[in-house]
Amino acid sequence: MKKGFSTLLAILLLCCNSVKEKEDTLILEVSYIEKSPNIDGKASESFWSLIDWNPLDQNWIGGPYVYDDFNGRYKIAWNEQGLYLLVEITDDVLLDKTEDPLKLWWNDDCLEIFVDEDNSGGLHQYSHNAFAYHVALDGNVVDLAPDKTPKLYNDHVQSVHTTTDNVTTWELAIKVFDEDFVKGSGVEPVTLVPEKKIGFALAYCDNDTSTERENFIGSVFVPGEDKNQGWINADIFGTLILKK
Ligand SMILES: [Ca+2]
Ligand SMILES: [Ca+2]
Ligand SMILES: [Ca+2]
Ligand SMILES: [Ca+2]
Repeated sequence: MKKGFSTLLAILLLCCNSVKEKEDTLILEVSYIEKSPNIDGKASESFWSLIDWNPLDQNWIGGPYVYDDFNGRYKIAWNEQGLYLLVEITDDVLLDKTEDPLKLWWNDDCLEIFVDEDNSGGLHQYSHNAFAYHVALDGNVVDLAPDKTPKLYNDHVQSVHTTTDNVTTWELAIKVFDEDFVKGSGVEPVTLVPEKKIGFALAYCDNDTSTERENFIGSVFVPGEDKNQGWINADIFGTLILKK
């Protein structure tokens, strides 16, 4: 009888586990900044020099690449108004071959910023459970909307980049919206608070001369064969913890 009860308990625990919130794999503690940076693609704000770099080095799609073809790293900060990124990308050729921002956006050089406001994990391809913002070289921000078509979210992510030789420095401000976001409804971004957890990953689509992107390099390790999961499944995102 006792054994039967413990077996039942074990089954119940297993069931609960399967619907549990996502596991926090890559945890990043994010520094607070009083004043939002001037988004000009230059790290002239003194706080940027005090924040550590994080690697952008997980090859999700494509063959091996050399340093001059791609190398990436990023810094991240927060305040009540949102998240701030400084991203340094070494890329030998900057490519923006498809002018229409809503067509084949993933095959041009672009940053991809994954944000899951409540760190819930789970599927988000056609919902706002999480966002996968593709930030193009021309500043357009694209994600798939709940109606399964690509839409611009240019008011969610502001970006400016500067390029010297083959190094491009991107500076970005990201407003964080929750899953109830409805485009055009005037809904406000979430006000961020200390100790909040946010699901987050960063990636870069590198294309130099090809029809399709040559590499897709992310900030988090994705287990298994198919590493291109971030645009569908927020379980693979890392976890930010906002510190003050
Ligand atoms: Ca700046
Ligand atoms: Ca390249
Ligand atoms: Ca979510
Ligand atoms: Ca490129």
